[in-house]
Amino acid sequence: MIAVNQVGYAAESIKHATISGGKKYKLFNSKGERILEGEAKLVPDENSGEKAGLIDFSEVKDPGKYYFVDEKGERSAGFTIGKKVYSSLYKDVLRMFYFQRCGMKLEEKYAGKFAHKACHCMKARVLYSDPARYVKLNGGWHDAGDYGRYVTAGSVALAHLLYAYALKPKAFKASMNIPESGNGIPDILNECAYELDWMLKMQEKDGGVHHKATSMSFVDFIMPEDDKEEPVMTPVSSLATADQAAIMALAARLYEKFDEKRAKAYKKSALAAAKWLVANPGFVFTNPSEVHTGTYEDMCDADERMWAAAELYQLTNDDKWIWSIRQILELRISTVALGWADVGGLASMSVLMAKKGVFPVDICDKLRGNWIDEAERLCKVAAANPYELAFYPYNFCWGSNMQVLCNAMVLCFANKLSGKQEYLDYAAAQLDYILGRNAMDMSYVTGYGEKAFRNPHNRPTVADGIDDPIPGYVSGGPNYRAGDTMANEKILGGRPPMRWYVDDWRSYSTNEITIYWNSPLVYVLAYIM
Ligand code: 9MR
Ligand code: ZN
Repeated sequence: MIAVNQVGYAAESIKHATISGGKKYKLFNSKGERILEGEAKLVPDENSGEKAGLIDFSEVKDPGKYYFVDEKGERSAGFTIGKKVYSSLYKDVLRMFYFQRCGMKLEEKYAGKFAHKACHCMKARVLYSDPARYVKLNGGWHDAGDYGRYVTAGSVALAHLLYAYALKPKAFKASMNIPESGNGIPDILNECAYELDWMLKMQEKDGGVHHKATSMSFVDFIMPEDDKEEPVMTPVSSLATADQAAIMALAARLYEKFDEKRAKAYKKSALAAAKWLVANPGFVFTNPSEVHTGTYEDMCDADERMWAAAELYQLTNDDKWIWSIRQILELRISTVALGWADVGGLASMSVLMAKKGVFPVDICDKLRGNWIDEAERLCKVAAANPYELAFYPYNFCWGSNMQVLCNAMVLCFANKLSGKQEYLDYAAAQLDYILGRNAMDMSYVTGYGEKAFRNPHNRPTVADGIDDPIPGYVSGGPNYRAGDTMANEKILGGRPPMRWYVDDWRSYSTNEITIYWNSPLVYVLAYIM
């Protein structure tokens, strides 16, 4: 088998494929002309459980369509070499957030055949602090294949998108074909405002932010507008409040030039959250046991508080936030993590993207040092295996594709900090993995790649009666601790970690979709393109 990036390779970039089950390969163009042939050196690979080897075909630069054939005559997925190979993919990966919108009709004009009626417009009950009270809560993005709306998950997705925009504004010039397009505001800000405005409604007067709003249990596989269960707001948490402080402070800065009114509202929210954080210095989080939707449970809020401090310092110039960062740094939390639970990496990005002189030099040096160390580590791990994946077998956990993409984000930002080309090359290798250079021989983005996954655990996709999935969705990916019956049934006897995946809508632990699995891909594409 020869696994390739099924979407394609930029003409001038490094081009790698991975071969297994035999070492000889031939490369053909679309006319069937042989362009290249050779033999790879096979080495054992723990992640895929096979002997595999690297094929370097960087010398091939002519734009066009290609495919490989291995020594058994098996043909690889086709792929393109060209200039703008990722443009269409990028647009759909971005438009995923529009499709996740809750509380509004998705019109055919924007959603095509995936149009549907408005959903979840009912008020939410503040069940745990004020059970007689109902709050207007329409808006926001559905978190994932379920219809829950969660503040920590949403904040992290927003952070990936907004830091990408702050870093590479030019990558966000094109229209996303959403209802707000053409209003003079970059569409990425239009889309993010849809979530940010909803988050404002999750906040109490004292600044505390409810952790999530969902029904008591996951509903059946029905269209969102058919879900009539009453949403319930779970208790305020320090995790959600710190995330809110951070993302609202960042948004206040980014929206100022385009939308003063929103920027003001975001600033007010950030300051209120800050006040709550100061008044509540301890860890606060409970998921009432009768609420059976996603918990987004997290044991430690130090990283969330550090991210908040980094953004609040830029909003207020108040030295107490520098103190806070110093104190948290003593705790030796990860300062490179970019997922929903550990956000220390978002704090680092915030600090390291600020203008020189804003943060004390020693803090910058420390965070920068940690970041480069992590990038070096990732390159070493990737260089040691034929898929060039910066992973060990134990990394294939729930949402492993997010970790692959967060690693790519680390490498992209390390390239930004240092200019070192190797970081960018290995970031591209992580992207290759997502787009098909993996032992499943599968692209983990719907609609992109000859062998793209088709059956996400996503309620609208299952319920809409349309054969095709919505394009541009990222799958959670292989999870060798698979927790669902479907995966366990289909993978009886086990498999090597990189293949512990089934393209079945019932497999929620290997094949769901979420906003924060798409958002790191937006970041990586914005940077790499
Ligand atoms: O992405 C989350 C993953 O890291 C956890 O291991 C898993 C189990 O707690 O939960 C995942 O998040 C799910 C959330 O709880 C509810 N919406 C769907 C999310 C993706 O599966
Ligand atoms: Zn909804």
